[in-house]
Amino acid sequence: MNEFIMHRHPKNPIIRPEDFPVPADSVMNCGQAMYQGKTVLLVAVVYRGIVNGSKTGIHVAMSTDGLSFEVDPKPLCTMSNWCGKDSFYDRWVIDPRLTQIGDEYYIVRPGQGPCGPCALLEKTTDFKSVEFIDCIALPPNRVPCLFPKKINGKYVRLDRPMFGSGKGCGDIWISYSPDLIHWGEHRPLLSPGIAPYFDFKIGPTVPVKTKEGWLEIFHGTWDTCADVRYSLGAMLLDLDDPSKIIGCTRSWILTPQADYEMMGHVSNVVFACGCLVDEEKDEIKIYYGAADERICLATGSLNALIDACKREL
Ligand code: BMA
Repeated sequence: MNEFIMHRHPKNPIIRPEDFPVPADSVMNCGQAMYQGKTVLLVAVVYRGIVNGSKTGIHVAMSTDGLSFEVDPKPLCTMSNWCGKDSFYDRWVIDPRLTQIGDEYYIVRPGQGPCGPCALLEKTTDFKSVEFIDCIALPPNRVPCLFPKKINGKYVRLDRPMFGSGKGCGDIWISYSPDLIHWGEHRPLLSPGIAPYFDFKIGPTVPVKTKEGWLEIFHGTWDTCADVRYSLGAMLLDLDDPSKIIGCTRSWILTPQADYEMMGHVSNVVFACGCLVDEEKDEIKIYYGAADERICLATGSLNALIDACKREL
């Protein structure tokens, strides 16, 4: 197995369907943050059967050591009737992007419907209940990711509006807002095709601030004749003007190579919704979904990753 920058934790997978407190077929992807000194993951799960009227839900998993997680059996986010159309646009509760802004934690997740996903914004302060705020992107849009602070007086996000299903149609865009609800000044930021591993579509995760710039882990897909592989790459954005890319890895930093990534509900997938960094410890942690079936952890040197971004632009 080639591990250049990110290293798989020996205890992987750290959350499996059989560890879940409710019957689960797949433990998919997760949002991540620190809360009261603990690591908190928002874990999307495909239930075995229907639980609380829903096929999927997002559960809170907390840990003091970042490895052993206690999962709340009650979901934090479930299918909602936010548009008054019997959950017409909230059929598949997955892929939460979690951003701490001040003392509040914002969740953006896809509201899956027949024309693709819209984006639902929710907020929590205690990880026990959520407040629905609004739908902040029309379908089809794959999960806007909020920056953790305003930049030049505006909220900023990255997202992937999808205009078709053709090769190379999935760009990452940047946009701005005065209030997290109304978004504009949309600009394309990064397009697929930067490397073979990212040739079909790419998608954002929640950016994190470092001294050198905003670190943005992204996923990219490679369309082979056998399947579609999901890998992770990284880019660095200018701190004052995040529409400027100042570094980007041309190759993957994590690609499906371990058995638990190559075999599962959807094989050959590593998929992230965010990452955690500790600049003092020179550490980056990515809690990622492996084969759409379990949660794993990869760690690495933050400085090495930043250097790789700068070297390869
Ligand atoms: C994407 C999302 C993710 C999933 C990935 C691989 O489109 O639906 O939830 O992990 O596909 O199946």
